[in-house]
Amino acid sequence: MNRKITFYHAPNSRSGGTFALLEELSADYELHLVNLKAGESRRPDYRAINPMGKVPAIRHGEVLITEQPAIFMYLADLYAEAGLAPAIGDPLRGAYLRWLVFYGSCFEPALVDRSLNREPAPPSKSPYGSWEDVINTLQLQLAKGPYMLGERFTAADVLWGGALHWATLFKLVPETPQISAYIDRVITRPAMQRVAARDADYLAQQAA
Ligand SMILES: N[C@@H](CCC(=O)N[C@@H](CS)C(=O)NCC(=O)O)C(=O)O
Repeated sequence: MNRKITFYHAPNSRSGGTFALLEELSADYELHLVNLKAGESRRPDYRAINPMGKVPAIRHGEVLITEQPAIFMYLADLYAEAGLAPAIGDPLRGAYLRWLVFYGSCFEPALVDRSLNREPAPPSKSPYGSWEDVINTLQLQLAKGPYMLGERFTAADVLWGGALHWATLFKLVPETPQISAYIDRVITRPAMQRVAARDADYLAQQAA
């Protein structure tokens, strides 16, 4: 099977996690830069690729995959030999899926409400309950450490480590010793460092 991926990426954006995962997986991919500042994500040619006008987006053959949790599951399964996705039947599979989906369906909406100082929906109506529930649940899970699922490093850590990094830089998530140590463990990995360096170059290119 041809496993080549076409990857649509904007430096310093949510697509950085997918970039890091592609590197962690040693995946075969072709990167297409999207300049968000120039409004490229909103233009018809990019909307023809992803009607949502968002990055990350990947294509595998004729298939379009969007939404970070779906992209992470898809890629980590496609490149299963990298060992970043607990397989079906592995006792860690449930927690792995749970934490990837928790990211998109609870953490991100909670973070956006918080960053905009928006009054959240009442906990019983909100998809994430309350900010405190989200952060406490996350901290309980991270206490299993050193990684999200305990001893095993998975694609979930690529997503969470990178996201918690920018969320703490923006002072949205508390920099507790546990969260900071987790972020350091993830972002110091060679693949993450490579991606940070390449993103700095891409950002400079786009600014020029
Ligand atoms: N639900 C999407 C959100 C992606 C997203 O918000 N991407 C931002 C980059 S940080 C984007 O493409 N913004 C450009 C725009 O909306 O024009 C996911 O998790 O993949």
